[in-house]
Amino acid sequence: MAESQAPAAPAGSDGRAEPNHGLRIFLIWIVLALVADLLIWFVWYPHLPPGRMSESAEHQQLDIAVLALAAAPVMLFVWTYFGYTLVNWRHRDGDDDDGPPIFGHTGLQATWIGGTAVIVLAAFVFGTVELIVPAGAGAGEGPLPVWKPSGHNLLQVQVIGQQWQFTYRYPQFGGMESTTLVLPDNRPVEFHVTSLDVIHSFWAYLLAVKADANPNVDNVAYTTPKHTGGFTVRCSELCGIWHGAMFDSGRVTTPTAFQAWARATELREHQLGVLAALPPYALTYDPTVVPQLGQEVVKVAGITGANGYYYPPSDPEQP
Ligand SMILES: [Cu+2]
Repeated sequence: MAESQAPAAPAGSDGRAEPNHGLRIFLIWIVLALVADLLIWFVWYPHLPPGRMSESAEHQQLDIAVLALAAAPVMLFVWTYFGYTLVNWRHRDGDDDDGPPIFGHTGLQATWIGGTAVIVLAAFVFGTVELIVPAGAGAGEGPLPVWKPSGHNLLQVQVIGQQWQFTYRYPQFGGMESTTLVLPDNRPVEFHVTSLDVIHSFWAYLLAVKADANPNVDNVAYTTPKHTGGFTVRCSELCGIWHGAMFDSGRVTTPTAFQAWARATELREHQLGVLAALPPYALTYDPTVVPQLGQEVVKVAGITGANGYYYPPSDPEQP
């Protein structure tokens, strides 16, 4: 290369003038990117998990869609450039020359740094806003939440993790307990998630709520159910041998149906003496002091229990 010093003429090996590769790549890329983003927004986005059952679920869908909108053109640019290069600048017979050395390209460098900075900073701002401002991210925020929903019609629900079942306590309904999570439509819910033994994680996937349940910690999470229907709650923190069996189902009902259910449950537990037997509502419970928490409901629900723990009747091994 050093001896031959081929002139860097803007001509191909066949003598024809070089086409404007940059413009070609740009045109191919812009069409692909536009098609991809339209498909993402109109076809993919409405069907993305976790669905639209709650406000935080809607926002999680939006977040994934926006990130995909930003990521697809970047990915397609890399693929387009790669494909174009393979087709146009691949090795040809008899061509043993190196390519021309390139030392810097101010325009390209500025575009690269500017473009990536804009994408990263925009993702940072959007992510932060989505995490804090609109509806809470549905995640556990600890005992002192950064974000709280506006309005004062909050429904408080305490989620108590225990090997290996969740119970739900409703302090606004006499502190009654339920093994089924029932929530009203269109009312902000304030979850207080805690545990009696080891670390569990309350994960109502369709509601887009996920919060760790730690002993002696009050972990607060918010969401607002938007559609009625059933959902599943799973423990998403390996918590012992029956971790895999630690799930239950819940439902979002109309506000009227919720009131009827909550009042009836409260009354039933009052009549059965469950409310009197339960410890007073607190943000956390010391299991050595409150070993009977949940036992009363276990009795009422007819689930066989062991020392305040829960073992579904279907479990093959009972202690
Ligand atoms: Cu668990």
